Amino acid sequence: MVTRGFMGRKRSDAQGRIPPGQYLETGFPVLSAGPTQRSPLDRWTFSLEDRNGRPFASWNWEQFMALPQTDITTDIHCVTKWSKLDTQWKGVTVDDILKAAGIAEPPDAYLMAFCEGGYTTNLPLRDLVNGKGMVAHEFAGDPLTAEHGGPARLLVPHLYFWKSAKWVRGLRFMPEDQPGFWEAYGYHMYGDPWKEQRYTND
Ligand SMILES: Nc1nc2c(c(=O)[nH]1)N[C@H]1C(S)=C(S)[C@@H](COP(=O)(O)O)O[C@H]1N2
Ligand SMILES: [Mo]
Repeated sequence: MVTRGFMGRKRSDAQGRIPPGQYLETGFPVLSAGPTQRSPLDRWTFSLEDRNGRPFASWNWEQFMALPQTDITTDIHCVTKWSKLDTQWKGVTVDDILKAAGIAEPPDAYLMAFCEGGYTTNLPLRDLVNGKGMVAHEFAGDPLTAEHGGPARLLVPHLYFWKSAKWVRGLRFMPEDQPGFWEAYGYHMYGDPWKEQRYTND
């Protein structure tokens, strides 16, 4: 994944980077459907599972931190209409997770991200690979706070931010696209902010 780095962008550079119906946010709002999850690092694991929930691989915190680490700077877009530019993250790309699990040929085209606390969200595999998705554990150079999904969250910045599952604990392959938590409540199955795919029929 390419790092664009911090360039001290001027506000005018925001033009063309805010999807339709979004506004520029300079703070970092916290949005959670339930309570903030706080799990101690010594009990944390991340698992990559097959469609039956059998793990291909599982890492504890120390093992996960030993995987290749990637820095990215990217814009994020929440369905509640805020967009935040040039957010800086560090984590492990899904490409590197698949590689570390020894998966050369992915078995299914869809994945369900699952989390501490029970939140889920569905994603096509193709939206997570080729540098498009990571499991992030640092924000702006600091460990990711619990409010924002620490110790680690999914980051899929080209889709609305509800796809970036906080407190993520694994990815499970699925043979077909099944709705996750918000998708079952009427949010769009895919969630492209540039196409304003907010709700089911958008
Ligand atoms: N586990 C979990 N992940 C989640 C959510 C949640 O409620 N639980 N909310 C989603 C939504 S709707 C958004 S907009 C972002 C908010 O992330 P933030 O609180 O870091 O801004 O997290 C997403 N990931
Ligand atoms: Mo959201």
